[in-house]
Amino acid sequence: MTSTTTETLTAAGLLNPAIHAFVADWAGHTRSARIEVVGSGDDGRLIDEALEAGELLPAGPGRYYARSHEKDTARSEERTVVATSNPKDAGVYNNWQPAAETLDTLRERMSGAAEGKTLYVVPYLMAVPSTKLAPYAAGVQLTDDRTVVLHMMRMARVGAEYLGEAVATGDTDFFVRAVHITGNLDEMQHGTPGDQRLFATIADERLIVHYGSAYGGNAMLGKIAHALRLASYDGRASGAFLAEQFMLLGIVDTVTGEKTHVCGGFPSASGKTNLAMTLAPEALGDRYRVEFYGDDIAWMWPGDDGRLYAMNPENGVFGVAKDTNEATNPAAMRSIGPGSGTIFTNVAYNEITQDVWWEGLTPEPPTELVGWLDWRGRPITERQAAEKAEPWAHPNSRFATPLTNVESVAGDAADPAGVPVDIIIFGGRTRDREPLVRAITDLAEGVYDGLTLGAEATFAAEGVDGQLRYDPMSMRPFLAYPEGDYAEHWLTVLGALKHQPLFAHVNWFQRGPAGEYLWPGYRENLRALLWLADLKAGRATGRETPVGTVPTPDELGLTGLPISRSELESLLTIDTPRWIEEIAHREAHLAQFAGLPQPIRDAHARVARGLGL
Ligand code: SAT
Ligand code: MN
Repeated sequence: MTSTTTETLTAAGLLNPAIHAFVADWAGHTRSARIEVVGSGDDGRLIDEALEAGELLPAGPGRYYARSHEKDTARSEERTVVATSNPKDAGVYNNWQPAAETLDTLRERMSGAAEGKTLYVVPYLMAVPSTKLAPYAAGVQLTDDRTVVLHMMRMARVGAEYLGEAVATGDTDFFVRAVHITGNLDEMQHGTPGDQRLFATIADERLIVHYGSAYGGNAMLGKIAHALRLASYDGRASGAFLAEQFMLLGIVDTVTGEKTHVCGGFPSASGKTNLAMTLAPEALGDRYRVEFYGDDIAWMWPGDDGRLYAMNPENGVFGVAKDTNEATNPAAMRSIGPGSGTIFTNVAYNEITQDVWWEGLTPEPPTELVGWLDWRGRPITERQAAEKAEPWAHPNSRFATPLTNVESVAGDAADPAGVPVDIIIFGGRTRDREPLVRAITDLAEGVYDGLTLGAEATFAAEGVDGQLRYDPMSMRPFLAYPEGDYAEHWLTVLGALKHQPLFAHVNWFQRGPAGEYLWPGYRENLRALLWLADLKAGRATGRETPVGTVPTPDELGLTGLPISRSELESLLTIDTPRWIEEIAHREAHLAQFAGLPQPIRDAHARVARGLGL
């Protein structure tokens, strides 16, 4: 350990010898030129340095623009593994690998990989400070990329002060060791058999090592790798909590004062961020207010009062830019406005006006083309005829903005006690079969519904038309241990509660005979959630079906919504023949999972029998 490493860490308040050993090991191994400890107070300086270095470009006052390497635009599920030293940890979706070999491979590839660069030391907390789960939330990320540091500062609580007293006195394992090295992206051999990228969560060592990307979920290790993948593993190992890719919102009835908390999972591209930030429908806006807690991750645990509690471990929003606009998500638009400190990645950028644009921001792209560059940095004016139809922004272009910019954030979003969860919803994009909403009161049937969550395959490459791509609990890319154990853990945590949350499945995407959407979506989606709150409170009774309780047409509050009786009936109908087909697919899906708890098998059998099978 060089004396400068020790001195730098000590001066920054990182006194724990385990942190020193961790930093010294990786700084030495990657041969970084220097280390720098950062905290949120360094944001302004780092932004200036990044602008100076050309890593960021100004996007109008107080907003910034980053362009990624062309091949480094999304998470890479095939290159992501969960490693442990116990082969029994292998599941269907977690890409299990032996820990020792995985770490050897990574260390070999990362030897000297930060040569000449600064290695930033990013102490962070993926939790509301002082919450009961804070012990699972402390981490120290090392990264060789300043833009990644700036993203972490928007998405997490960053600074030595967030690690609490353990920073000096804690044991050696109080923090997650997270190492991110970008490497030479031109030499990664993306998508070939020689692909060098490897993103590993070595779960039983609470060690995360990601090599070969500077993109969001591959590089901000607090978010996906720690707060989802590792936290789900820790949650089960401790028996203490669940970590899920869920949004979390509150609905306030301003007349009665009742507050209902809803969390839930949706596979990607099903509108989780829009829902979490939704406004009440125009016609109901005087009465109901929706409060934002989180759009991507929820940690949940049983409270002392026998209810389920939840919090959002993140401190920001890393949203998909595409189709975000004043109509689909006005709260998001205001959270990324001038002065917000937002960092945009891979949207289109005008190098003269410093404006940004993405598909769906406005119905048509800007008419004045001068100065506009597509996400690759190529002038739009120089596009050949064959390229004219290509999008200006990358479909996975993003914005990163801190939670404090979200005007609808709940007053108690940072309450260490969390908030009680009343309703857990699952929703995918399905053109038929799934009604607008169906409620499930039985715990095993609710968990079963989450395990059989899926969205329609949209491209041929993703699957067979009309068949779902299953995404259990919307956790498929983040599951850290076998699916049967995962189901068991859900049943155990929720089974111990005195007050069960209500489960429900929602679908905003049902189509009519001509392919038209039957439900207007967006703000109107709140009506389905309000019905669930009514059902939970006994103000509605609904109609029983083999797959849950659906609203009667009269119970679904439709004030101010022009929708025909026949459309409404289609939206609330259970299409038995289609459900019978689905049961066969579910059977094959569930058969993959070893050790699926009997209550889940029984729930499946009950639903199948109810459908006449
Ligand atoms: O793509 S990311 O992992 O950065 C974000 C997400 O999937 O939620
Ligand atoms: Mn997500």
